[in-house]
Amino acid sequence: MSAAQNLGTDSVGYLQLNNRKSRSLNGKWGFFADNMLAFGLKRSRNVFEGLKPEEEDRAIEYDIDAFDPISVPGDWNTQKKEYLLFEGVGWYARRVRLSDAEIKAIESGRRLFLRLDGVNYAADVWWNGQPLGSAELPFLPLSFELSAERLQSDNLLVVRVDARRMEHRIPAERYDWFNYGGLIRSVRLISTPPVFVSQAAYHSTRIRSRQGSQAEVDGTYSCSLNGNADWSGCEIELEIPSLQYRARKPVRKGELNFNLKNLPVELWEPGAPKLYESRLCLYRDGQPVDRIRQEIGFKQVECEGTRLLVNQKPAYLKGVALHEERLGAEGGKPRNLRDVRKLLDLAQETGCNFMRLAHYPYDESWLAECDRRGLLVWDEIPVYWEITYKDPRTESIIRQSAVRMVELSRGHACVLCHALANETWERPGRKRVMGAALRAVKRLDPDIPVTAAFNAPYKDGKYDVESVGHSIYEQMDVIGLNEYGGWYSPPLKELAKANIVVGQKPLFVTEFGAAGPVGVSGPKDKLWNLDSQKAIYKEQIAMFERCEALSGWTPWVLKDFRSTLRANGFQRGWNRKGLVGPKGEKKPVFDLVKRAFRKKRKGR
Ligand code: GCB
Repeated sequence: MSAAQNLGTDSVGYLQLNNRKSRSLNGKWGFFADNMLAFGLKRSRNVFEGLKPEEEDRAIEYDIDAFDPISVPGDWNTQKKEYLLFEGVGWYARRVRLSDAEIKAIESGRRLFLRLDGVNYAADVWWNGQPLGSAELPFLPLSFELSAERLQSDNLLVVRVDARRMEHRIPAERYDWFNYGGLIRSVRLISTPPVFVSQAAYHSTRIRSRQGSQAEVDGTYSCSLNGNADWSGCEIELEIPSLQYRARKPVRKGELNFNLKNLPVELWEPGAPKLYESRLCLYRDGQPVDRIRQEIGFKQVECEGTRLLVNQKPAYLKGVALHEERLGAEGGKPRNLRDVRKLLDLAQETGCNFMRLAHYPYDESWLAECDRRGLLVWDEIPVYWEITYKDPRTESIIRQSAVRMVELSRGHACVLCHALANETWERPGRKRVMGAALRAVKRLDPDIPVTAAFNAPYKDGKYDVESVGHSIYEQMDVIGLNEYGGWYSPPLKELAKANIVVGQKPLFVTEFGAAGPVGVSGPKDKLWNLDSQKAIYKEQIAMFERCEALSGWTPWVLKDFRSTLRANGFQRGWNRKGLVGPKGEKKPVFDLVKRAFRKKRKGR
C-alpha cells in the first residue's frame, strides 16, 4: 500500500456496534500536519514505523513521541489555531498496550477489530509498521481486522487521514460548509467470537390493522454473520421479550431474515416513540456463542400520491436542518454525546418532529437519540453540487457510501427517508450512477423512501421542481425542495405572490432561509439583519400555508455554521442563516418558527 493512495474499502465491511464491549482508543493521540505529502514515502519519513531518531544510525526526520497532542474524537481544525484552515494530510499516532489475557484470547480464536467510527475523507492505517488497510468512505464507520500474529504487548497504531478536497471526492471541491478533517469520531477495539452477528436490523414494518397506537404488524429482521464459511450447526434465535416473541432459524448462508408476522405492537410514532428491546443469540452446536441486544421500533412509511404517510397517517414535517457542528464560538465536530444532545435539545425546543441531518452521515449516536426522542430523521450522503459521475472512483464511493449509510441507519426506528443527493447539477452519468446507488439502498431497506433535495429556479411566480427536468427526479420517491425566496430569488416584495408546485410525488421544503447575524438589526427591505430575516420567514411560512399539498417545511438552518464561502463583513467565515447564533443565541426567527410549528393543520 502506498501512503498516497487510499481508495478501496475496509475488507471487514460494516461492523455494527450494538452493545458489544469495546475498548476505547479515544483520548490524546500524537498529530503531525503533512502539508507537503512528504511523509510515509521513504525510510527517513516513514512515520508509521515509529523509529526513534536518537536510536538510528541514519537520520530519521520525525518522532511520533514528539508529535502534537490532539484529542480523538475531534477535528484537527478547531484544536489549535494553526490547524484551522489546514486541509491536507494529517498523521495520527498512538501506542496501544494489550494485556497478556487480551492477546491470549485472540490467539485462542477470538477476533479483534479496529473500528474508526468516522474519518474525513480517507484513512490509511498501519499497525506496528505494517499496513492494515485503507478506505475512503467519508463520515462512515470503517473496520479492520487484527490477526493474532500482529499483536504484541506494546503496539503502534498510525492513521494517515487525508482531508484534501478533490474533484472525484464526495463532497467535491466546493461546498457551503466547513469540512472538518481528522479522526472526527471515536476509535475503538472490538473483540468478537470467531463467528458472530456482524449486522442485524429490523426494518420494513407493514401495518395489517391498527387501533390508535396499537397495531398488528409484519416486518423483517435481517442478520449477517461474519466468520468462516462453514455455517453447519449454526442457528440464530431472535427474541423480543416484551412481545413474547421467540424464533430460531438454522444459518445456511452468511445471511438470513426473520419474517415477523402478525405481531401485536405499540407503534413508534413521532412524539410517542415506543421502543422494544430485541435480543439475538447465535448458537453453534447448541451452545450460545454470540449475543447482541438492540432497541427497535415499529413504524411504517409510505408514499401515496402526493402524501407521505407515517403509520398510515398523512405526515406534516415540521423540520429542523443542521450541520453536525457543536455549539460554541469555534464550531468544530461534536466531541461527545453532550454536544449532540445540546443541539437536539435546541432543535426540539422549536417543537419540531423531523430532523434533516444534512449533508453527510452523522455519528450513530444521533440516530439513537432521535429514536428515543421520537424525531423522524432524514440521513444524507455528501453528493452535493458539482460531482464528476464519470470518474469510476466517484461512482464507487457514492455507491458504497449509500450502502454503508443505510446499513448504519436502517435498523433505527427514527429513519423517515434516505437522501442520496443535495442540489446536484446535471452532468454526464448522473442518472446512471445515482440509479445504481438507489438500487443498492432499496435492496437493504426496501420500504423506506429514497429522496434528494432539489433546487428549482423561481419562474413565473412559482417553484416547480418537476418542470426542471432533473434526470434523477423520476428515481426518487419523495422530493425535497430547496428554495430561497426573499434571499436569493425572488426578492421579498414578490414572495407574497409566489407558490410551490407539488407535482406527482410527496414534496416538502427541505431548505429556505435568510441570514441574520446575531445582534444586527436593520430595515426589513435590506438583507443581512435579524428584522429582514424575520420578515422573509413570515412570507415564507405564509407561502407554505397557501400550499395545501405540501408535506412540510424545514428552515435552513438550526445554527450558524462555519463556511469559508461566506466572506462578507456580516459573515466572516460563517453562514449566518441559523435560527440561533454559533453559541446558541436565539434569534427572533426561533420563536416565530416555534409558533408556526404549534399551529394545527387540517387532516395532519
Ligand atoms: C443550499 C445548500 C446549503 C447551503 C444553503 C445556503 O441550497 O443546500 O448547503 O448552505 O443553500 O445557505 O445558501
